[in-house]
Amino acid sequence: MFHVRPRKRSRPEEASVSGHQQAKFVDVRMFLVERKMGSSRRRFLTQLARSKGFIVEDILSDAVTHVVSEDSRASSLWTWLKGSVLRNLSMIHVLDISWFTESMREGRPVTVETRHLIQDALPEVTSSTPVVRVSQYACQRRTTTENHNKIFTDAFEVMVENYEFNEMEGPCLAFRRSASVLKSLPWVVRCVRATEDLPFLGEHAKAVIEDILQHGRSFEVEKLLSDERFQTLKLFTSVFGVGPKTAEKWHRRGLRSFGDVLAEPSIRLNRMQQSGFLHYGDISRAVTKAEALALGNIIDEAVHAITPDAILALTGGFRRGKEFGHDVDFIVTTPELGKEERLLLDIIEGFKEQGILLFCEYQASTFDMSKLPSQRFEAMDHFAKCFLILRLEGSQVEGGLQSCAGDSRGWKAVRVDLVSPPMDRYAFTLLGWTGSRQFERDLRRYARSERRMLLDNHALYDKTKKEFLAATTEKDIFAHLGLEYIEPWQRNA
Ligand code: DCT
Ligand code: MG
Repeated sequence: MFHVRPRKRSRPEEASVSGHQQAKFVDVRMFLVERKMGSSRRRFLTQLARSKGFIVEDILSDAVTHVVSEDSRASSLWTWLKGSVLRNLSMIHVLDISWFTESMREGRPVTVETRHLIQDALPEVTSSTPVVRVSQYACQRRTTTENHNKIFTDAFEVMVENYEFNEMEGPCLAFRRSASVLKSLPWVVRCVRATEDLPFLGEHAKAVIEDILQHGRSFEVEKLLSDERFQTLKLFTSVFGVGPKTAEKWHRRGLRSFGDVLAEPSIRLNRMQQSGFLHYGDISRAVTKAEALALGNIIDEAVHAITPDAILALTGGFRRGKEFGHDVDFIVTTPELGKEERLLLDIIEGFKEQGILLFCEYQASTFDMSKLPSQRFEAMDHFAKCFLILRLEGSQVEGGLQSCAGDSRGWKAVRVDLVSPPMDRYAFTLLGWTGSRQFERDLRRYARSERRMLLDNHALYDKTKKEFLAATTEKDIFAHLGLEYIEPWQRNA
């Protein structure tokens, strides 16, 4: 188990072991815990480390940066540490012997990783560690794509979906918010008590966490996943153009599979749903970042062939740094106000001529500044937009298409959304379409509740001053709201 072997006594560097050693790594001051290790082994390891230029302190003090222990019972070690002279325990690495072994092998202190840590069972509730308040607003949290609590948030997202299917808004919102809070944590939830001070984590969410901590899974979530109705609704809503209402209707009529739906003569699929079924194999698979970039190039060419000064921006999940998405979202506009009105139609015409337009639903602009501010948030903004399915050639994708086994078509159908706001609305649209949806919800909630302002994809209105606040960049909008700027890749709430 322990890989470091004593060196032959005759080596010259060991001659200095008991005398003054040349310290090579002055930022690391180790302390080896004698308990469990035993005094002779501790002496040996101390000498070994010193011979390699490590500083090993004989006495535990605030000078120590790395505590190494062979005692695997975290609770007794932590109890002992908390009762010690240390005042800055939260600044010290408490490590198991693997960190020491690896460092000796490498001849330098290796970077501390989570697997080396001996974690305190209750790190957040000790009186010596300052409690970091987690904001109730996602727009005041920084949430990258790195989710340390995926095991819990995946479970919560199943709960959310189920409540959506059952139109239970309260619990749906509670689990959505809880999932979003957990996604923002830079640490792993290891016990229910660690979630005590977190906003929105109610009894139900905690019960799910408890189940997962104890059994590795939640029985409530497992039950849902194997529930026939849940499975069918999930299947139906995975089709482009089929929402929860339609899915529910089909389920109530006894339909359980795509075959059932397609064979039912009384069902008339709309154009979107027809395309959804036609291209299901492709568009139900995730779009990769490489595919999104390839589409960016294609659209960039199409747009600039029409207007050389056009502006094109990638938004949605890919702008937030995600590796995969269900579609690719872009904003297109022109500096000249009003000229954007025709832009989408011309782009669509170009795609048609290239033979890559597999589906298009175009919605003309209904944007009217004089009808703002809108008191209640509407699901969609009023700008011209289109929902497309485009044919993407594998040869245009760096590294080629991630094709299914046995699939040698050389192209893939991909969902693309384009929105075209007037240039003076650009910053609001960019902020709104970058998402995530939860980040947007909380931006609006924050604006309303904390600032008496109304925010949507069109504008920001100050109810106190009774005026619209202008913005040319996202930073302007955060500044108007009195919020610290959050980068797009920190908005994965
Ligand atoms: N959006 C919006 N109004 C809507 C729908 C979406 O303002 N009615 C915004 C919020 C996120 C952004 O547009 C893109 O939406 P999606 O593509 O659904 O989300 P995504 O974050 O890009 O996720 P995915 O990676 O699955 O595409
Ligand atoms: Mg998207």
